[in-house]
Amino acid sequence: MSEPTDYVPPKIWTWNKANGGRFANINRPVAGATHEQALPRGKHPLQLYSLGTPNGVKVTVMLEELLALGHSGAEYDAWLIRINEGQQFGSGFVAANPNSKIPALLDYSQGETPVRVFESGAILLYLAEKFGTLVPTEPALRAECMSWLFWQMGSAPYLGGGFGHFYAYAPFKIEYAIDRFAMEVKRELDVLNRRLAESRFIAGDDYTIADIAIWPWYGGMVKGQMYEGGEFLQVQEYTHVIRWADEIAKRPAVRRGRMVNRVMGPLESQLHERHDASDFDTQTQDKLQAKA
Ligand SMILES: N[C@@H](CCC(=O)N[C@@H](CS)C(=O)NCC(=O)O)C(=O)O
Repeated sequence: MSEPTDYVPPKIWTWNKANGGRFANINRPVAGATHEQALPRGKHPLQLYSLGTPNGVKVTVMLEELLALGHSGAEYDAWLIRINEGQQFGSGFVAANPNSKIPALLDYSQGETPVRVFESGAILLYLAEKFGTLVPTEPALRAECMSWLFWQMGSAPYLGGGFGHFYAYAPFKIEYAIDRFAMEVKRELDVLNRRLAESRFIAGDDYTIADIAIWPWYGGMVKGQMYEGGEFLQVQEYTHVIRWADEIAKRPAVRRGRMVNRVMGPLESQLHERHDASDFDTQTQDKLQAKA
């Protein structure tokens, strides 16, 4: 194993602002707002402040699934938070999520003082309970669903913050770190593969918030869409995860949800803000740029 030799941790850690990492310009060792910036508010009770990353996509897929099920109360405005420009540190966003990370949801359906919800898993559960769907009520099935939902919240940081960071974003390659997280991500993929060998969906026969939480991360990984790490991790081995990921990708609500707040990829797949169901037909970037 190649060993970096020139770093010895000092007695006290200090903040090296120019550490060269991909997100060095937004990472800080302190919390709180950096500037005053109120959040915009649209016409619907549900206001989402997000970005089309795997954590953001969980919530837009959930909202589109609720609408597809006929829950008109799930109509929402989705506002774009550009995290690479530090918009998550504006005072309005920090009031919605003191942790300064997308996604954050404000629910005005009970009055002018909104319910705030942050952490994508908490948002999925909040919406599932609010609308009484996509989470089982029978205790054993509910426990299975909750277990996988919380599994995702605990596991994905090894995939994103661990493997993705050191394999794709770190300013230089560290064999020890890549090795550690590649091993863990392969183990996680094997956990899912074994589960999906015995079950159509993650929590059983029905599609639930556990699938919605896990799909953007691990479904993306096995389809080779994350960190250009598919070959490195030999993701084609996880055939049951691929079968499941393909089935979910075909759902109309998933196809819509993954477009919302997306700022990368083909222009026709990018709907930067969503305020109305018709926006999918009229407000994608290809159409907006053609009009401009
Ligand atoms: N555990 C959180 C993680 C959210 C998260 O990491 N969001 C990222 C984008 S995917 C973010 O906003 N990063 C901005 C920052 O770290 O400053 C959740 O699931 O909601």
